[in-house]
Formats: sequence, C-alpha cells, structure tokens
Amino acid sequence: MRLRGARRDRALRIPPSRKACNRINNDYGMNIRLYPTLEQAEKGALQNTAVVVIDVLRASSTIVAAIENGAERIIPIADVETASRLVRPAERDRKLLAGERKCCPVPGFDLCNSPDEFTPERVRGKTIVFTTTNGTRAIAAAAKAARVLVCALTNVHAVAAALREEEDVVVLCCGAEGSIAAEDLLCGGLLLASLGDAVAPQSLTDAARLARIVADVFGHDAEGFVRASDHGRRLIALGFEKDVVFCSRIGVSASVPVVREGVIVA
Ligand code: 3SL
Repeated sequence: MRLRGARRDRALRIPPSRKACNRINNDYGMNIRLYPTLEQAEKGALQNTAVVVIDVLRASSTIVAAIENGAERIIPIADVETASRLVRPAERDRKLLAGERKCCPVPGFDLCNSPDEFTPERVRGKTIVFTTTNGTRAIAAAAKAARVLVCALTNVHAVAAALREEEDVVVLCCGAEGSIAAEDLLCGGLLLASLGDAVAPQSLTDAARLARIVADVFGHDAEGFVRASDHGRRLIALGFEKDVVFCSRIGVSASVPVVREGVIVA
C-alpha cells in the first residue's frame, strides 16, 4: 500500500511541516503573525509570505486614497533626496513628488501626506514618488515578501477579502519610529475580526490577541480612539484634524493597493 501525505511522513519519521500538523490536528486556518511595530518584526519574518502594511496615520490611508482616485503608480522611497532626484522638472506634468517629514510638507514637493489632497483631478493617471517617515520604510522592509498589501481603516474589509486564500499572513503595524501606534493596532485588530473564522486561533500571538481586544472594545468609535492616540493628537495640534477624521473611517474603500516590484499599483 502506498502511504500519502502526513501518514507517509509519520511512517518515514520526517518531522511534519506546519501544513501537515494542521492536517493531523484537523486544524485548518490562516496563520497570522502581527507585529505592533516594524522594529519588532524579526529578520526574515517578512520574506516569502503575504505582508499587510498598516500605517493608518497617514501613509496607508493616503496610498489607498491616491490609488482609488486613479493614480497610476506610487513609488515608495525612503529618503527625500532620492525622491527629489527621481522627478525631473520636465516630467512634473505626469510625475508628482509627495510626502512629509515631521508630519509637514517638504519644500519643493507637490503634495504632502494628507489623503484628501490626492484628488482625482490631481492624481489620475500620474506617477507619484512618495516618501514618508514610517510608512514607506515599512513597505521597503517587505521587499522580499511574496505579496504586499497596503491596509488602512478605510479599506480594511477589502484587504480581508483579498487575503482569504492565504495560508501565512504577516500583519505589519508600522508604529512610529519604534513605538506602538494605537491606531495601527486598532486596524490590525479589525482586519483579524474581518477575517473571522478564516484565522487559525492557535496561531494568534499575544500581540494579535491584544489587537483583537482593541478592535472589539474601541472599534465602534474609531474616530474617538484615533483622535486620542499619540499621533492623532500630534496631527490635530499641527492643524491636520481633517486627516484624522478622514483616516478614521472604517471600510469605505474597495481599493487594495499592492506592491509589485517595488511599485504600488491598484
Ligand atoms: O510616518 C509616516 O509614514 C507618516 O504617515 C506620518 S504622518 O502622519 O504623515 O506624519
């Protein structure tokens, strides 16, 4: 008799793979690892897996808005100098420079990082060279992932739907220069809630379980929660209250920006 799969592995004393373990335990589902900050994602964790990058305030929300409003592609760049070099004056009609430093506009750039600046009139058919403090850095860190999806509160349900067939997913909350950002944790928790039964419960780490709790307790008042966050309060103090309100809306967009060969597209 020819043995197959897990039975054959047991017979040959080959240590079973995770998939085989799931079969043996009759325990199916998506494996989720959630990192509360980019810095906590250990080396190699972002390779050969689907990675969901979350930076609710504001990079992810802005990327979702730009793609939804017809931007052809967004090129995420780590630093201002490189971004500036990528857009020559003669290209300015079809290529835009966008991003922030210390939450504020960069001199000489066309757009900052307020999602409502990225209107169809401004961005349709355009290439946007984009540099932000944390968000674009996290996207670059996921360069070796099998698939990278950009998630904000605005498109969290659409991202959950796009993940349905995945077996291994890393939820990468960007945080803020090494610190946890509460709004990213809320979004990660809402993503898990939206995935529901698709998630293998035994795969949930403490960080993922905490994110779920945040979503369960505060998901009904996302705006209040985001306003009260460190970065929410900072943005409001700097005059960006409308961005905080914009970025706090849950599931209003069907856009799922993905990263292909270093470029964000629809
Ligand atoms: O850090 C980032 O990527 C930005 O989104 C931060 S800010 O909200 O634009 O200040």
